[in-house]
Amino acid sequence: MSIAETEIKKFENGNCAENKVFYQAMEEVIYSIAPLLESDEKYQEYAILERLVVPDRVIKFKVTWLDDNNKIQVNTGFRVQFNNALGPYKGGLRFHPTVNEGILKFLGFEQILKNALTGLPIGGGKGGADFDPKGKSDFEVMKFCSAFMTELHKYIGPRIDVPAGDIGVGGREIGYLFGEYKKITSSFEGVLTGKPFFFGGSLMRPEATGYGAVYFTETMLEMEGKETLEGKVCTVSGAGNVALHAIEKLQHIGAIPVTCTDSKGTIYDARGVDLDLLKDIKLNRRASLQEYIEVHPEAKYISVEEYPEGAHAVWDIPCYAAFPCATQNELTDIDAQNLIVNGVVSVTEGANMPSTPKAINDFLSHKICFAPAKAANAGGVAVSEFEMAQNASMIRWSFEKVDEKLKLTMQQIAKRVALTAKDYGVEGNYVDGANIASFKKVADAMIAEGI
Ligand code: NDP
Ligand code: 2IT
Repeated sequence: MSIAETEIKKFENGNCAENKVFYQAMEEVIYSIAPLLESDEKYQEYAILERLVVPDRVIKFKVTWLDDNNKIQVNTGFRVQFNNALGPYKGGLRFHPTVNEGILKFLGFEQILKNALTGLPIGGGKGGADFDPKGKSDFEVMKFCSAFMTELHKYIGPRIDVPAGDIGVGGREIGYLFGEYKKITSSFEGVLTGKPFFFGGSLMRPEATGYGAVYFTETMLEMEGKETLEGKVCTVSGAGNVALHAIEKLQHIGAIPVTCTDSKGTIYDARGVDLDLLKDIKLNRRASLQEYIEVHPEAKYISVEEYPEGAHAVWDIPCYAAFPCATQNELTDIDAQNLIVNGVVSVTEGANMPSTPKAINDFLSHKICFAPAKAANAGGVAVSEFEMAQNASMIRWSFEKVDEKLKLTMQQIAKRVALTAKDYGVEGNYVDGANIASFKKVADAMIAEGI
């Protein structure tokens, strides 16, 4: 049995249905870091893996709130404080009906390693609730956020744990959460990031993840001797924070993003996506993508039901570069084959773990430039840390300064990941490079801090 298989076997007892995505994330990391474990016994001697895959604590709480009909609603809230070897727990909150402990453990585990790659002093955590903001009024969202914070505030603080946004949590939700925290504690402090600008948010935080993913891709393509994105057709999935800003940056640099998706369907606009319209539909009106074709009847709307099981319309459209920016496991091996047959050159994960393990293997074995999530989407959390720095010093940075620092951070991550892959004999494999570089950083800190 290989060292990776031996390690994976140790954790098989916890591999239940709820933990499926957590095990998927963990297994990928263990396979990647096997050469490191083989080359240096200290990681096993200090039981780093056994310690790293168990969160420091999982906080689970009831959230009771009144809807607009004065009916009592009950949801479950969580905060997974995973690892603070490198800094305060840091990571987003997800509000989505599918949220459970297993999903948050997968996201929290990825977050530890992603945050380590940024080179900034932040540990890893994740939280959220099985609350569905869709179809709720502003007041209902506000009441839910207040009730959620009534419990969460006991466990967070600017030097303890600093939540931010994720799926279903944007500036509106962070604003309500911050307001409630302030009311309870009387303290105006940087306890959440992704705040609206006029009360402590950083310029560029909304754009950071999407822009960062494009900056990462530009550096990767250059390092791998490929053509730039200028003038190239790109496909993007999602129509939320990450996708919209990936599309925006692609347009800035002269690429042609032609798609976006939501949970119901795909828009394919061969002339390039109309971003103003998209923002109006998704950010201002929180409506369905189907409305896009009312304004642009020449574009195509493909509903999810129209597509065969296990495949997705968005990945069947020929492109130079693909950007999955919606959710986990949204790009399957069937999708990977479609992309490869259509000549894709690079795939960049804007979402967390959007590609299935089989899809990743296909990309790597066909020498597609593949940018894994924990490296490629780290721009969001990096600018969150910049927000923490600005809050702590009571100083605001300009848009240009944040953008420059973000670009530099993404370039440094890409170079470090590529170099690590080369050092460990897997040149061009950014998955292994990212996992080894980040694991080593966290593990070395854990060893230096004692048990
Ligand atoms: P948003 O809530 O802003 O947008 C999510 C988008 O993905 C929506 O278009 C949504 O469609 C779609 N989506 C969500 N769940 C599903 C699903 N089960 N099937 C199909 N489509 C789905 O979230 P973000 O843009 O912030 O996050 C997107 C991804 O990026 C997530 O994986 C997140 O973890 C990751 N990420 C986010 C960061 C951030 O800074 N926000 C940072 C790093 C990673 P619909 O509107 O129909 O639900
Ligand atoms: O997955 C992620 O990196 C995020 N949702 C952002 C986390 C953060 O703290 O900004």
